[in-house]
Amino acid sequence: MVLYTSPLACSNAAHMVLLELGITHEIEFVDIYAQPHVLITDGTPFASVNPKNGVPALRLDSGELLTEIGVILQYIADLKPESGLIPEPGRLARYRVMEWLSYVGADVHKTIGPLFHPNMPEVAKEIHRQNLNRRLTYIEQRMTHQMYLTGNTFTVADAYLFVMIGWEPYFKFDLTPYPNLARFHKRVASRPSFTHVLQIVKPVLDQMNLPSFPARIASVA
Ligand SMILES: N[C@@H](CCC(=O)N[C@@H](CS)C(=O)NCC(=O)O)C(=O)O
Repeated sequence: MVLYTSPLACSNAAHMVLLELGITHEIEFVDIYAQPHVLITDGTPFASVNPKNGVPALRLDSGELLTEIGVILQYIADLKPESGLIPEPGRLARYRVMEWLSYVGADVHKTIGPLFHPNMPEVAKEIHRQNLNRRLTYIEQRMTHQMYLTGNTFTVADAYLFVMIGWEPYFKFDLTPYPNLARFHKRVASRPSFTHVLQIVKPVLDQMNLPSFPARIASVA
């Protein structure tokens, strides 16, 4: 299978999970800052691969293309059910992970993206910051007595949240107001799969022409 991913994008969660599970795969990097978005290897317009034009996208061995991070993460984890990265279908625990995938996708991810948009007006960013604060505060409270979103077991929903709340040295996010989230972040960052992703994306990032992102996403609390 081939994962279409971009070095600073949510698709890093899928990359991490592929490495974590030792699943054979290829990576195609997409420059989502170029207009139109292109494959970094040969400049192919990404829309010709994925008409939605977003990462991640997963080319299955059957030739079909799977999109949407919350679904791709479940698909990959289901290839190795013994890993425990996702509970088996039909169990309530499975729906708990799906519940978080949905919340992280719809409520967290989509309020963080606009904070990085170079042309987003400050007044709009402030609305997104307030929404983000409410949602991160909710997660912060939920994590008071547990290490991960659904309890004390790492799942694909944690990989997604982890990627969303940033990582040094590239995607910097001030977690000072959320100590439980900061501890969660440190815990997940120590997983070998994350170090491995960083090693793979670094040379690609070094040769990309990135827009000027904020030095650090300000504390939102
Ligand atoms: N609905 C998609 C959204 C994914 C998404 O927002 N991807 C971003 C990167 S984090 C992207 O590809 N942005 C480029 C663009 O949409 O033009 C999903 O859940 O997978």
